[in-house]
Amino acid sequence: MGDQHCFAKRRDHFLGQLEGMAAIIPAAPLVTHHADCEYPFRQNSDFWYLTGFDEPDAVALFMPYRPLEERFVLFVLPKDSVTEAWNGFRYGTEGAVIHFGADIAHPLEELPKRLGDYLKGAQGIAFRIGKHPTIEPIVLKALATQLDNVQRNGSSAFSLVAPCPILHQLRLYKESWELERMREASRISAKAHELARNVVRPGMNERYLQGLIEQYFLEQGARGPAYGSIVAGGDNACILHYTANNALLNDGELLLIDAGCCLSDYYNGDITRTFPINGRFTGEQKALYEIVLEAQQAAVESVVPGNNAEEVHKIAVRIIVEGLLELGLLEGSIDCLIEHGLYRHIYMHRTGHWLGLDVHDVGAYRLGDYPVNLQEGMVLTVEPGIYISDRFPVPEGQPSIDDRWKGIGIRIEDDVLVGEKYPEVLSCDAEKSVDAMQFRNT
Ligand SMILES: [Mn+2]
Repeated sequence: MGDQHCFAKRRDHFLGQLEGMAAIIPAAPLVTHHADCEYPFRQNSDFWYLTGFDEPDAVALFMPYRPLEERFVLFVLPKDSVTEAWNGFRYGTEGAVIHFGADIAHPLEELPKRLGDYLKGAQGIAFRIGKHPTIEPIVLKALATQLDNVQRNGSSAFSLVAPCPILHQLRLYKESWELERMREASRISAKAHELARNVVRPGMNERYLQGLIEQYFLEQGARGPAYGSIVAGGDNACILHYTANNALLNDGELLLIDAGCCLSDYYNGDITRTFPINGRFTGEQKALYEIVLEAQQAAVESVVPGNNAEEVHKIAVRIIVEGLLELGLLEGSIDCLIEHGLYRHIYMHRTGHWLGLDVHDVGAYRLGDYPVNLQEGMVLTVEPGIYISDRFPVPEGQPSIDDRWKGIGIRIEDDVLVGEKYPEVLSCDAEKSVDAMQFRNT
């Protein structure tokens, strides 16, 4: 886990790029689940990235124009023994300074009163509009007051900009200690997939396997699942974000599991595997599985410096379209099918996304007209799939699909680090060969 030194280094990088602007980065609030119960707390990843502070309702100020010992200020919930007895420990203002390296810390309730003073001398304000409904009015009021007084004071922050281009560019490149954490998240997630495949039997409920996987995450010290685990038998696998997970698993069908853990410091795994519930592929299942596997392996191999995520996607699409053509599920010339997207009733999503503190991590995929080049230290998922159901209409001119193919949903997803020369598959502990998918340990 990164220590305070790691977070301090990040703050230095961030402060160095603010060019005289103040940055205001709020923590996440608690979110009501129902009545007076809240969802488990999940810190805002930008706030976490810069502070490592895991409490709700805090605000971090970054002020490169202030003296060296006043550049990182935290507003936090104050210590309060009664509230802490109900809801748990708080570090308070002193703890924020001692344990989290804040130069100065104040109770959050003082933010409206103090923000104006802190912003004096800032050339602009970096704050993300539209995401922090309780903090936003405080920021706008402080900025408005500065603008009202600029005539007499002679200076004000004039611009209000989003901090994302700076912060998310930093987050896109993973440091070596972060990569260790991501390997750990992938390792635990991969092991959970192996466990599920080894116990699955016809007649089990999807929920049983969800429980098994998430129990393993918790046993390994993770916070739990990084996102709603998808445990989808048969046709449920064709629902891309299926999370009901409450159907019986049928003999002769496939099971698709898309699940990954979230570690204590918010690094995530995101892995998908698909295998036969009874341990034997049917001919149709095997034919489609082999296409997805070939597409996935070729796409993984293309995750190298200088390539880009759009090319990775194109490689997967071409192999899938080629395979579907051979099976008669598509008709026409491969280039025409790809150009007009005539395969999208069968493969309707992109081949991957950045992975980091957020499962769908931040960072641009395009800058202006150009796709972002892959570089060492970036991590992305590679997850092509084939989904055959009646949900998407068959495009005009394409063959209608025979019933024997229907209800087959297959996705294979790995977490891949762009290495110096070669891709490193962080989730390689989860098997994916045809043989392994048909093998049971128990
Ligand atoms: Mn994914």
